Amino acid sequence: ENGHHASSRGALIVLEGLDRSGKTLQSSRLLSYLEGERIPVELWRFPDRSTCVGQMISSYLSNKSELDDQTIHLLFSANRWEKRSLMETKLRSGTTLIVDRYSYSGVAFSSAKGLNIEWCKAPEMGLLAPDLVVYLDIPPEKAAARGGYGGERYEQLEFQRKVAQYYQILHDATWKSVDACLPIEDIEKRLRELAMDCVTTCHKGKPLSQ
Ligand code: T5A
Ligand code: NA
Repeated sequence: ENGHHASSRGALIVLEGLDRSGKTLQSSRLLSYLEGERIPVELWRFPDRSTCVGQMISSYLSNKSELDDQTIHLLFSANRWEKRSLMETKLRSGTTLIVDRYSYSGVAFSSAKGLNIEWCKAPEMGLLAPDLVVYLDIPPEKAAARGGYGGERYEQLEFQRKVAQYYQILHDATWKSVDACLPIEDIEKRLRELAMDCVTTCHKGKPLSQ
């Protein structure tokens, strides 16, 4: 008995954090766990590089094209908007979504470049609100030391320090911070607990909000 019934909705679970904080590793482990619990679940990520907009973003991130800061900000947002209706359909039909980065990344990274934070938030209004945001908390220096750093546009220590400051501004009561420097299995265990609580609450009828 996992508490799931046909009328219940899925949970929108978002993982956030600096580059190399472990979001992708933990989201795929959480996916396997929830699948094992026979909870209908999918793993999504933003940017979703599979769409036309996503390909423009990917080209920008890999330094193959140049865009001004406002333009790339709006493309990141459009990349979420183009998935919004499918996201709502999935959630309402009972599928839980684990989402690797969401609006908080959009606002934190663009604000760190110097764009006005309220301007950055505006195009995110009306997207679905997460039921749970897990922030994988890592000092920028430790993230940089994990290796594989330096390939993409934003993977620079000074810039990641600024992003971390903006994440702190965005941090609210709905966030759960997890120490991203703990052993992988400890983080995984904490995520399982947080996700199961959230899934249960949503199954019980917590309304979906914007
Ligand atoms: N962006 C994104 C915006 O500017 N605006 C937006 O709106 C959005 C959505 C691409 C970039 O776009 C920006 C943010 C990004 O700069 P991305 O494709 O998600 O975003 O790329 P990254 O998040 O940078 O992906 P990374 O792969 O760098 O980071 P992850 O997913 O956080 O880290 P992960 O899981 O790959 O792990 C990194 C390494 O650490 C090890 C792993 O094995 C791996 O080697 N590791 C650990 N080591 C020790 N202890 C642990 N607990 C560990 N956990 C993982
Ligand atoms: Na990632």
